[in-house]
Amino acid sequence: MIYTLTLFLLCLEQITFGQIGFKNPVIRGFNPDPSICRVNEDFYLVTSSFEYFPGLPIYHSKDLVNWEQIGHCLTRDSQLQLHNAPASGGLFAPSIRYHDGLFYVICTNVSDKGNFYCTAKNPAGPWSDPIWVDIKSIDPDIFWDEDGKSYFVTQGDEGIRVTEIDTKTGALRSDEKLVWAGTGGRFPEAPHLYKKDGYYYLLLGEGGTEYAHSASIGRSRSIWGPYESCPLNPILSHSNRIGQGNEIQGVGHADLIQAADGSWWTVFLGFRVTQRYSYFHVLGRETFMAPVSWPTNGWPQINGNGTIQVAMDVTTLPRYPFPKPMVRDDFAGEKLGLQWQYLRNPDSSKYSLSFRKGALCMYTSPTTLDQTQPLSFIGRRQTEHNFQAGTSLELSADTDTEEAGISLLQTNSHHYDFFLRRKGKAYVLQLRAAVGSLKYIVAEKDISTNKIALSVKGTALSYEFGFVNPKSGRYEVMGNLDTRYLSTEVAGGFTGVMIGLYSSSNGHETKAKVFYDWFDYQVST
Ligand code: 6LW
Repeated sequence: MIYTLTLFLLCLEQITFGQIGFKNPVIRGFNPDPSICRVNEDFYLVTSSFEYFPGLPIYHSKDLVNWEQIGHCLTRDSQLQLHNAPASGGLFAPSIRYHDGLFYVICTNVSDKGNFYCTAKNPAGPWSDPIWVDIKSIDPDIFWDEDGKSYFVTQGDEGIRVTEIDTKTGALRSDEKLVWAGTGGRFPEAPHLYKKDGYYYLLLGEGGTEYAHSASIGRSRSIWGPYESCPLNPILSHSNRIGQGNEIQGVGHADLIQAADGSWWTVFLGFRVTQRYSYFHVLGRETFMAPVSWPTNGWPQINGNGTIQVAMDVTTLPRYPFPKPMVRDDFAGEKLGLQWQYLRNPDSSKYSLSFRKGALCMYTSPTTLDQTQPLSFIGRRQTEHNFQAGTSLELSADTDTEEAGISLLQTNSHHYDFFLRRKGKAYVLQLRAAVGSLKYIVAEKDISTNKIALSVKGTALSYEFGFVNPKSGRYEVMGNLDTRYLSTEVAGGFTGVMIGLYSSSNGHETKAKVFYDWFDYQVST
């Protein structure tokens, strides 16, 4: 009874009062270009997903600290075509907005017809098919003005452009106008427009999405400009002395939001370098959060001086935590969990959760991890440097060309693969590194059976690949590989490391399949 009462009071305190301190990033692992909207006490957020399917994860929160994925915006082939999307092609920086009872996600598919938006009554879906907008630039947003007019806001090479648009049809109602080139930093991008106290505020990213990234803001009495630059610009950046040595780098590409209690906040991207001063990162660009104040002259300040930390010492909204995800996915459901992503549009005939109950059955695809075409693969984000992942698989092979296992995949040219392959009447376990044009088998071991349990342990600097020896039942290390060669600095691109389960028949059309019994993913922060 006393225990129940204490628990009740603790929950009440969490829900009723703001709490001091939270940890950044608030959405961990590859989740860049966040955009946010609010309906009453609920916040919704969307991030970029590039060549992965389904596209554009949608998250929900009540406190801006705890986030739970509730769906994806683009779940159908009629909404999303990624067949020819190269690594980091596909879906770039989206925006999410709520207007007149409808949610809008506005985005660009750089591998298809460009700019579009979708609408939904429920942000968890279903979302409409895309309404395409005939404007050739990226990072779109829609802004609704008080007079009922609406505007498409995008990034062109030379700066931010505004176009009046009919949001019922996607038809343009004016020519595009370049309204602001930013403060002079390179790549003025990621525009978001807000109206406050009679001013149009135009927030943008500058400096490129690497270490010189930042956010700047300008304002004007007219939506068409001219925009006056905030004297504090950049209002968010770690490419300065205060940001030097911060384990979070590349902060920028922000969106602003006002909570129901009147407080202001921002979400934005940044990346965690593997170690202070190490200058490489593997987790991709992630979603961060910070408080915003409007102290004097109507200009916003982010967390005081425009820098942030992992441990944020600020009072937040009252907390609404969500249950922690389960370590084990035993593939017992009818559908894959929201954490799983395919590479490009999946061929649904290649996957089955019902063929053998409690296992994911995956048919091999002739395509390989090196190609930029759909292949038999599901992956989830690596969300922490320190993690342990594992699976138990059974390969039902027809020929020696088929392989199945775990891949740590940054791009099609940068991945580490740990897999079982048939070799005559027995099998061989191989660890392969693909780092650009350097590709080799790091280690191999003959195995007598087609069933094996594989694991990967990650730290900031190294991945350890191990397996349970079917003969002895003991764990053995197969090899260690540097995280560095899967980093964005080495591989390039806009994504982060995905931990994948895959099966390939290396160019041959075969009927082989693999059963994955379970997949474990556990982190320590
Ligand atoms: C996106 C741009 C950016 O279009 O990176 O950091 C690009 N900002 O706004 C891809 O995410």
